[in-house]
Amino acid sequence: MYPAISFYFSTYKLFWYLYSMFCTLLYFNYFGMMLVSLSSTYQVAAVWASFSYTMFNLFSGYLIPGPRIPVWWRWGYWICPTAWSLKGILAPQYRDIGTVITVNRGNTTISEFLGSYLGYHYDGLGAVATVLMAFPLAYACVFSIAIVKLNFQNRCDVGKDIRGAWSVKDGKATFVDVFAWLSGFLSSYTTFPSPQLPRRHLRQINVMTGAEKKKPNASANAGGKKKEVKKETGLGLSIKKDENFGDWYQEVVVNGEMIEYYDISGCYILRPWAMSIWEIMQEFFDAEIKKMKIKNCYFPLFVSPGVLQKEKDHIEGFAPEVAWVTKSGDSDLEVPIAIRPTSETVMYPFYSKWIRGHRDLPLRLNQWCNVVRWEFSNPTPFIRSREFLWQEGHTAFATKEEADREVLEILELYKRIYEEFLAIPVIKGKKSELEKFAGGFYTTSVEAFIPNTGRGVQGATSHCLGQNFAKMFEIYFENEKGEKNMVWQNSWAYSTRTIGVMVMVHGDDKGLVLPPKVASVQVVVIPVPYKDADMQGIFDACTSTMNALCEAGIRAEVDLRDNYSPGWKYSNWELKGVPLRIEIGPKDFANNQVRAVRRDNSAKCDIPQANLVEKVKELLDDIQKSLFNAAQEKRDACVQVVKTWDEFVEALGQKKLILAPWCDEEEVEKDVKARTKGETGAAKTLCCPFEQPELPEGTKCFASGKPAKVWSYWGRSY
Ligand code: 87F
Repeated sequence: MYPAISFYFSTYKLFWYLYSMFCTLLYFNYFGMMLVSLSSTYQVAAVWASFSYTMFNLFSGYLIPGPRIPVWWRWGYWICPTAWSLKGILAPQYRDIGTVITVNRGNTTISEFLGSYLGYHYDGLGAVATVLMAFPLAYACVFSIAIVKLNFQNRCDVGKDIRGAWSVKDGKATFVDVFAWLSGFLSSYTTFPSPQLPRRHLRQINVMTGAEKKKPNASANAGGKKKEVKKETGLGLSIKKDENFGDWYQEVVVNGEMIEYYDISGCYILRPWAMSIWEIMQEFFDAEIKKMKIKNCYFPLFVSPGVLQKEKDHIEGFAPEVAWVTKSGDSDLEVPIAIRPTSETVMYPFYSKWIRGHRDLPLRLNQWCNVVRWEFSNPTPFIRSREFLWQEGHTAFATKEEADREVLEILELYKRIYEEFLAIPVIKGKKSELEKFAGGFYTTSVEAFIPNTGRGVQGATSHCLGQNFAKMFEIYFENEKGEKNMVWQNSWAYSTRTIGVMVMVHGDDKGLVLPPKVASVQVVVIPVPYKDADMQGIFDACTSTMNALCEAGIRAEVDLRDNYSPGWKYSNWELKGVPLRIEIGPKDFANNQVRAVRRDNSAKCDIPQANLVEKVKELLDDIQKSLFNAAQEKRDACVQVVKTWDEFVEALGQKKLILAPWCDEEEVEKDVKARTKGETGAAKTLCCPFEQPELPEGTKCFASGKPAKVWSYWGRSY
C-alpha cells in the first residue's frame, strides 16, 4: 500500500506513516467503543458516530486547509484527531521535497506550499506523535470509566453483547476487567488474526488474571504442559429476582442451560440440564404407577376432526387452541387433522372397543408424550408453552369408589413430586365448578404459590370424569349379573410446568438452585490449583472423590477443565444450581480432607475423606429439607385469611395467597372475577383445600355475604 500511494521511500518516512496509521486505527476503534459505552442504545451511538465522523472530515484540514479555517472555529481543528493524523502522515512525507510547483500562477516548492498553505510543519512533529498517541489513550479511558460507572451494558439488549465481551461478574465490569479486555483487544491488533477471531472476540476474552499469572502451576495439566487459564465470560445473571422477576426468570432458564429459545414463539428447546430433571421425576412416577398396575402405552399425535367433535361441548372453550395440519407438501389435505391438545378423544373410542365385560376392568393406561395447545397469552418457558411434555393417565373402573380412590392416590403422588422431589409445598384440594375440567365430574389439584409474583400455579390435576365420557364414547361393560353399565373414568396429568415452578420458587440472584433429589449433578468436585502444588495429586484426589461418591449412588461430577479458573467454575456451577460443591486445594489435599460449599446458603465445611460419603449424604438431605422449609416459610408468610371484600381486595393488592370463607356458588366466583379484572388478570379460586379450617356457624361469604360453605384459596394465577 505504501509504495502504491507514491510516497517517497525512506525508513524515516515509512516509520512515520506506520506510526500515524497505527494511532489512527486505534483511536477510531476506541472512539467507536467510547460512543457505545456513553450511549444507552446502539441507535443513539450511531447518531453520535455519524455526526462525529462528519466533523472529523470537516475539520481534518483536508476540505478546508487548517490555516484557512476561521479563527473562531480553529479549536475544532485542534481537537480533531484526523487533522493530527494528516499532519503525522503528510508533513514527514513532503516537507523536505523541494520540487517546484505552480500554484495560483506563482511558483513555490512542495515543502513551502505544505507549510504555508496547508499548515503542515516539520518542526513540532514530536508534539504530533504525542497527540496521536494521546487520542486513543483518552478514548480508551473514557470508555473504561463509562463501562464501569454508567454501566449502560446492563440496561439494554445491546448490553448482552457488550457484557459478553469481557469477564464480568454479576453483569458489572470492574476497571481490572475492562483494562484486561482492552489489553487483549490491543494484542489482537498486533498479532495475526485468525479468520474466526473477530467473532470470538466479541463473545469472550481470555486473559490471565493477575493472581493466576503469579501461579505458574495453576493451570498445569496432567502432562505438565502450561496452558493459559481462561477467565471466561462468567456472565452469571444481570437481573435480580426481586427487581424484575419476569426478566430474571427468562435469563435464569437460558443462562442456567435449561432452555434455548426457538424461532417459533412459545416453543422451547429443553436442554439436557432440564430434561434430566424431567427424567428423574418420570422415573419416580413411572415406578409408582406401575406399582398401582397402571400400564404405559402410546397413542398417535393426530386426531381426526370427527372424533374431536364428539367432545364438542367440552372442547368449545378450548377450540381456538387446537392446532391443525392442513397441508402435505403443496397440496391441501382432504380432511385437516388436529394435533392432540390432550388425548381423551384419541383414546376413548378404543376404550369402548376394548372394554366388554367386568373382567376387562379396570383399564388403567398412561402415556408419556407431548401435547400442543396454541396459547395466545404471553408464553413463558415451562409454565405456558405451546408444546409441552406430560404424562396423561386415563383409567376406567366398574365403580365410582374405585375411581374416587385412584383420584386421591394419584394426587398424593403429585404432592410427593412437588414436596419430596422439587422441595415445593403444595395444597391439595378440589377445584370449583368454574375451574374444574368441564368434561369431568370433579377435579382435584395440587396448587403451588410463587411469592415473588403473588400468583398461584396449578401444579397437576387429577380428575374424576364420572360417566360423562362413557356416555359420549359408549364405554359400557357387562357386570357379573349380565347387566350393561357405564364405566367410571379418571384422567390425570402433570407436565414440564413442574420444572418452571421449581425454578421460580428456588432460584436466586446467582441462578438456578436445584433440589438434590432432582439435580442430575448433585455434587461437583473442583480442583483448586495453587503455586507449587502437586497438581497431579490434587487432580487424582478430585477424580477419586467423585468415584467414591458415584459408587455410593450420589450423582457427582469432577470439573477438571484446565482452561477455566476455579472462580469461574464456581460461578458457572452456581448458575446451574448444583446443590453441593467440593473444592480440593493443596491444604485439603495435604490434610486428606475436602471443602464442601452449599448452593442454598453458601455454608462451608471441611469433610475428612474418611467420612466423605456419609457426610455428603447428610448434607444433601439437609439441603433438600432446608429448601423445602424455606419455601414453606415463604409461602406461609404470604397466606392471608380474609373475611370481607375490603380485606380481600387489600390482600390481593399485596400479592397474598388468600384463604376466604365462600358460599361456593359459580355466579359469585364469576362476579369476583369480573370485579377484580385488571391488567394483571382477575382473581379466581385456586382450590378448596382438603384440609379445611373450622368454619364457625354463621360465617359469611367474603364476596356475597351469603352463608359460607367452605374455605377456599383465592388469588391471581398462572
Ligand atoms: C386445549 C385444547 C383442547 C385442556 C385443552 O387435565 C382441549 C383441551 O381438553 C382440554 N386444554 N383440556 C382439558 C384437559 C383435561 C385432562 N386431560 C387428560 C387433564 C389431565 C389429562
